[in-house]
Amino acid sequence: MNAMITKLDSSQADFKQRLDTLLAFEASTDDAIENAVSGILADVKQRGDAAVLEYTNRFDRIPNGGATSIAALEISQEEMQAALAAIPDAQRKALEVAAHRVRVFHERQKQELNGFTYTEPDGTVLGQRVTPLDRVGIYVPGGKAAYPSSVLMNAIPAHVAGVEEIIMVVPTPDGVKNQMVLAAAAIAGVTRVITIGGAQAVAALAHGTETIQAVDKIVGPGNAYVASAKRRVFGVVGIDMIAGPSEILIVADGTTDPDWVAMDLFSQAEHDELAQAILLCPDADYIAKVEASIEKLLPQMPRQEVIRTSLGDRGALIKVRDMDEACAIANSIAAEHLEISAVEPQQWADKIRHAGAMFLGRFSSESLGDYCCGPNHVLPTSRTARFSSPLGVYDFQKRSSIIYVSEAGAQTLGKVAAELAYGEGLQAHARSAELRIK
Ligand code: HSO
Ligand code: ZN
Repeated sequence: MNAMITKLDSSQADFKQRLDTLLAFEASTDDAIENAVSGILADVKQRGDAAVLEYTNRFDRIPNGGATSIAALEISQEEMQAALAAIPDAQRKALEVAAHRVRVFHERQKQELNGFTYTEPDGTVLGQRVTPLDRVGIYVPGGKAAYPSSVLMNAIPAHVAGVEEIIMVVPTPDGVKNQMVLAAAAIAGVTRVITIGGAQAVAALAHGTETIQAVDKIVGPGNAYVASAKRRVFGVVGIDMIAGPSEILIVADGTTDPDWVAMDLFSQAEHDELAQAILLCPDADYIAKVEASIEKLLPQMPRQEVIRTSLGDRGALIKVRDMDEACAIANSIAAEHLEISAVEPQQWADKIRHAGAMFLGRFSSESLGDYCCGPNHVLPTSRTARFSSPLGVYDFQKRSSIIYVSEAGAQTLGKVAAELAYGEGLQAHARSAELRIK
């Protein structure tokens, strides 16, 4: 266990190269997976329910000889409500508090996303209208990472956006249903839950079958098969993103209890052997303390094997020159989650441009954000925070432009348009504009 986590110093000559190596992550494109997925997509597109049923019975080992219809794999609203009533009181209350807070945050987001119009002096009106998508699919993994919190994070923004139909798919390996996932679906206002998964579920959502109507967009994380299927159906439907392993980057000024920082690193490392947990700090003595905390606390963790592999393969404790340099490096990493564990976090936060979510001050642990602060926990990973945003209400809406040209407006705009149209050699465009000029 000793010295298992990489230690770097930004003053080393090869620091940049070593950091790049550490950050490099490319989702593997395995030919066997790609071939299997393309076959499943084509089959479901052609044979619909029958194909979905066959793959589900086979891959998820549905007991008692398998299901005989998709209807048998659907969870009724009554069953969802029963799951909500059956889970322990404390669990139900925690889900409800989390759902409420996530809703409040996303309702605020919606208010800021309303359309606009403006009127010009000649009476021409221009504007933008925002409309929710009609129907979306939410993929919820059913294997080692079946997270009720992710049901809330995916479904609530869709609901707040005004999406009328939210179809959730979740595989149930060996026919085992996760009651907390079903309870979360009930709280989040999911319309239909169908216990199917993998590429066959993505295909059903994208192309539609006899019993499952095609959706307009598919969101939610999944394994390599699901990721490949989502990539392939993109264009037929929208997708949110292809999420990589979870990441946490902590910028610490050395004033937070090192046990807290060590546990925060563990909190993302425990998700996955490929997860990435990195500390940036200007104080070498403090880094040594965090390392000691890691060694002290790790043996107590039930998921210590996953954490050890993640920290050993992809983790790092990095000594930096000062907090300014820490912020510059944080921007180049563009982490999914950035904790600024410092006495005066705001001054450093002001320097951050690239991060999926920022957690400011030592009381803002990432785990709080994963569950119940309110902002979404579906965030850009693998440095994509340089160009993309947390999952939000805007992912479930689209915009249409509105154009009303007044008679007076047609006189002036007609001349401009005709001039440009002739320049492009498009006569009909030009004439169409000129016909409206008196
Ligand atoms: N940290 C994960 C979300 C999650 N954590 C769900 C716990 N449950 C996203 O990177
Ligand atoms: Zn997490």
